[in-house]
Amino acid sequence: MRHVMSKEIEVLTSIESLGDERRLTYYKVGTKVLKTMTDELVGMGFEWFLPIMLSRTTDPLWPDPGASIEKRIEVEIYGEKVKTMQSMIVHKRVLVSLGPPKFFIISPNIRIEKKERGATGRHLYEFTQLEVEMAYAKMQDVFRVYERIMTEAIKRVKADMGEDLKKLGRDLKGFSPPFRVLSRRELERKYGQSWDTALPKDITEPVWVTDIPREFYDYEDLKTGEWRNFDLFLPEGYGEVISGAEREYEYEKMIAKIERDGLRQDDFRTLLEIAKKGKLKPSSGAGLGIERFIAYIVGAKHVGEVQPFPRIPGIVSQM
Ligand code: ASN
Repeated sequence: MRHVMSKEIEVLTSIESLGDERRLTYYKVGTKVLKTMTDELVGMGFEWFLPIMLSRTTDPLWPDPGASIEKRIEVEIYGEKVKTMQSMIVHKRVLVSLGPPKFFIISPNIRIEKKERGATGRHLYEFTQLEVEMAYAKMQDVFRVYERIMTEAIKRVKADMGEDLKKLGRDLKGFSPPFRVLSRRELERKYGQSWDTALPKDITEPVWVTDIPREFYDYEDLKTGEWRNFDLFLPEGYGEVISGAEREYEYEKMIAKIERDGLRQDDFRTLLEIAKKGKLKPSSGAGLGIERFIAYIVGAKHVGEVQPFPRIPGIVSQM
């Protein structure tokens, strides 16, 4: 994926281009991908929840080395302030503790990325995650779930949509899991601080990267300083497509991390109350950026091409 010119973005966001031949094929591939992944998850015994979009609590997205949020949306309803979802992580933790032991959610996120990110080809200010959470699971259990649904989706597209791929000129390679696991520390030694942009240009198969310092809800081993979390990176420059982790579940530890991050305990009241009662279960989970995964499969230049109404940072079109 390369830098996208502003002229190209202008064309992409015009209403007429919504029905371009290529885009029509992208939507068909997207349908196949969603059907395959959801079928697989239901087949593995996951329950399927629909998302919520407004809440007093959401993902702080802080501190996160990859975040570049210019604005957080807060609105008032019934005299109360609520935020739009930046991810359903807080809700997933509560749901997996008090509800079913494994589930998934197709969950829209609003993240008002800085304008400059419009040209990366990888960022959107509205996108959708395929969120998974599993009680008492480890990181490796989550790896296996996503490896399976992604590999199967690509297999189905290749098997059933060969003509469409040919029309797109897309030579799509099948995945062969398990994917390699690398640690962020070794990548920093090899590529320096911008390992996350160097790595995706240097790989031909997806790679899991572990141990990335970020939000309080990801599990951190305070003795070794290791974070039991991960991202999945796609080849051909497409980059990060999944973020996830084993989770923190101990009240005192979460309080200390929330303080350390300069966040407000009150924003996570329910989560903390459940943890205080000892009812927050250890779990692992992740979220896959659906538009990014589809963009990779079809070989789109900008991830917004797979959306009929592209949400490109800096561009507010009428629709
Ligand atoms: N979905 C991610 C997770 O489950 C969180 C995020 O989107 N920031 O860990």
